[in-house]
Amino acid sequence: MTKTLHHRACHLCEAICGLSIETTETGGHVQITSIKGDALDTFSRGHICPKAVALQDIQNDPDRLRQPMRRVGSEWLPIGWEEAFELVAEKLSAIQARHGQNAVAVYQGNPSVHNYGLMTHSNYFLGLLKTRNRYSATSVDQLPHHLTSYLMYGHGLLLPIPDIDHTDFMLILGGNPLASNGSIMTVPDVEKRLKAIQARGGKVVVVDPRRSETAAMADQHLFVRPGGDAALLFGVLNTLFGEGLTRDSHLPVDGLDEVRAAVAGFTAEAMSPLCAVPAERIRQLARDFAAAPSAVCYGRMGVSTQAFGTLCHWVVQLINLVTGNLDRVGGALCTEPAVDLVASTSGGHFNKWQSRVSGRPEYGGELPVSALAEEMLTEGEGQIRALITVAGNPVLSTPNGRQLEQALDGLEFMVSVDLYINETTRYADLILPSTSALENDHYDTTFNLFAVRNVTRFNRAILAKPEGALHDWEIFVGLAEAFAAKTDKELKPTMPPAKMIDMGLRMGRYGDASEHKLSLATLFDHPHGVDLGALKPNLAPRLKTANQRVQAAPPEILADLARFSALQAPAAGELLMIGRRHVRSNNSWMHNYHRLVKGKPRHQLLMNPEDLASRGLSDGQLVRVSSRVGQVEVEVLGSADMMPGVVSLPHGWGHARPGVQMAIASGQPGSSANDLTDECRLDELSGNAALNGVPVTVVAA
Ligand SMILES: Nc1nc2c(c(=O)[nH]1)N[C@H]1C(S)=C(S)[C@@H](COP(=O)(O)OP(=O)(O)OC[C@H]3O[C@@H](n4cnc5c(=O)[nH]c(N)nc54)[C@H](O)[C@@H]3O)O[C@H]1N2
Ligand SMILES: Nc1nc2c(c(=O)[nH]1)N[C@H]1C(S)=C(S)[C@@H](COP(=O)(O)OP(=O)(O)OC[C@H]3O[C@@H](n4cnc5c(=O)[nH]c(N)nc54)[C@H](O)[C@@H]3O)O[C@H]1N2
Ligand code: SF4
Ligand SMILES: [Mo]
Repeated sequence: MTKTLHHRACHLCEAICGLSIETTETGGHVQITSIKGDALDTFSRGHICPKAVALQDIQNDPDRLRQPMRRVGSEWLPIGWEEAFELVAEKLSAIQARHGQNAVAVYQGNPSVHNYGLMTHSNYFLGLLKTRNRYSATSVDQLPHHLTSYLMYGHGLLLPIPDIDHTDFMLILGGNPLASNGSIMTVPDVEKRLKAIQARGGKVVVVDPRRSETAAMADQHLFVRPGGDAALLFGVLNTLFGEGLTRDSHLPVDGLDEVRAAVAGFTAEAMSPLCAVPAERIRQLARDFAAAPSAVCYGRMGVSTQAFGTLCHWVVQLINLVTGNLDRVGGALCTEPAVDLVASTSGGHFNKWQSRVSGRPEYGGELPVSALAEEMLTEGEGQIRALITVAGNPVLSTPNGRQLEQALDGLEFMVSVDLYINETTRYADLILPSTSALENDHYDTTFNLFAVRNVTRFNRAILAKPEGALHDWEIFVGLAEAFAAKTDKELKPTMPPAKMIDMGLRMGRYGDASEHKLSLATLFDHPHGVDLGALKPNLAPRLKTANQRVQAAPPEILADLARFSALQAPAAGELLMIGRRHVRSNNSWMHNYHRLVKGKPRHQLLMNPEDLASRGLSDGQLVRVSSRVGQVEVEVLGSADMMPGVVSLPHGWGHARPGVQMAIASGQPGSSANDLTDECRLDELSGNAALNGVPVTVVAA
């Protein structure tokens, strides 16, 4: 028996915590015997959450696929890799030859940015398809962040990150980092860092229709009407201007006069009925923010996935800008990562083409996923006939999942690069499973870019690749080779992702030409990570706008104010649904591990006790929740943490669908929030789904 201690990060979520993992070898068989937080990790300092401990359950899960599977009727049969690649090439090339390139669609899910082989190599194959029907989880998530940064700073990834370790005032809207561990703010151990703000005399203020875990520890919590944040933020910005609370920025800025004029009518008093926050509270919030020695406004999921998602993120940037907190220590700062996607990629593009049926805009070559089902269901030239899903579960993750199921059922061909037969992949003809997380090496190109310090590390695989298994990147190489051969396309040579990272590190700002001399080899010598220092003001030279100036008033965003002006105060009896996350859950795919789902269920609908009483409902009862698009049955729990008129249902549940082969998840299925979310509710400017603020009714089931 030999025990080995390994150090690498967990990359299940954005916090990238360092882990100490012990493996034990007995007679050639290696098992994980312990997973703990790595106290020596320079960034996460020992932090760990229950999901990382479940990495061993993912590894050992009998339901996880270990070889390619082909569906024949309702039966799944193993198939060899070469045969599988050949089948995909044959089917997709035939469909494109018959119906055009756009007849094949692609959906890339969230782990696509958490597994570097998917980042570096998915396009090696998918790029060959030359289809405009590309979709991803971005448009049910952070698309407004990218669009705002693209329009204001010239690059969709130039995202200012809260300087949480130095700020004196943190205003959080629509984020619950205590459950999510932070998002577009890579911040392991966020609770300690928020408490440190309070310990140094600073304040944390949370705006959320639910008294979330983060709101509960904040100095102040404001309930906001779901979807009302743009009004609240406009009220704050208007107060900053109106009460002379602005501070000059050192940044070169265009368009501030236009901003001032555009929000002149948005007084706190005018905005108050739209967001259900008293005007005096809005004004005081602006005063407190401006008075703090340093302050940062941070908006996340809850304010992205709503009808005015882009307006919200624009005003978040403006509040930081006009108070002098953008690009300032203790405010919002951009990272200087070791492998820098901002430096090495073009800024992006927007609305260069539109979706066929509803005319939704592309961003960065992707169309909004809310349009995916209609593009499959609506007949005519350009109709989608085949789909490739990559590490995604859109049936549970995108609006109107039932409509998408109907669309998937009608496809001529579907292939999924995934680990499970789940709610989405059960429609596939072929599932191509990759190695598991711990069998993979990994480098975080995305989350080092969003981190609250400049940090870097390389994560080596700690378990050997099983015989006959392929990494995600190797699956894409196999698919590309088969497809190129079939269609006589030229294929450029490629290299393993680790080699690409080595080149990126050596060419980067801490590479060969610097004192750090970072390379793959140096990172191998630093298994606890490398700290490259606190974030520093650096936005001016990093701007990628045409004139190298911040664009405070992009015309595309100003034009969206017309839509905002139609926002009405709530009608009597309004009931709006929002989502939530729990630290033991990870989107739709981590309910198959006993360790995470044991104990009391966590998928219930939360409702304010007054709202329960007025409907004659009681705590724990089964209720029917209905929206324009569908209905679900779920248990309701009374919770004074809910704002009256608002109910909360987490997404990612609903595992009772026939054919799902995830035994533990099916035993505690819950209901899918996205059977209620509406594909017609969008932030129309960006095309991002408005998953929050869905009008619903609730009655006894
Ligand atoms: N109502 C509502 N809907 C939401 C949200 C919400 O808050 N409310 N949140 C939205 C957000 S933020 C997101 S990001 C999306 C997520 O939406 P998706 O990305 O569509 O869904 P996930 O649940 O992350 O599914 C991940 C899939 O990848 C597979 N997988 C895991 N690891 C790997 C791997 O290493 N390789 C491969 N090939 N496959 C892997 C899993 O088996 C699973 O099928 O959901 C969105 N939907
Ligand atoms: N444990 C766990 N961690 C995760 C994930 C997970 O599923 N589980 N998912 C990961 C992913 S993909 C992402 S994108 C991040 C997301 O990370 P966060 O952005 O922190 O997302 P949530 O935890 O869903 O918090 C969103 C909050 O917004 C509130 N909210 C809803 N509607 C509104 C609104 O209209 N206005 C305001 N102001 N607030 C609103 C909700 O009540 C909720 O508290 O988390 C990541 N981390
Ligand atoms: S917070 Fe949990 S899931 Fe996220 S990286 Fe850290 S250990 Fe992994
Ligand atoms: Mo996400």
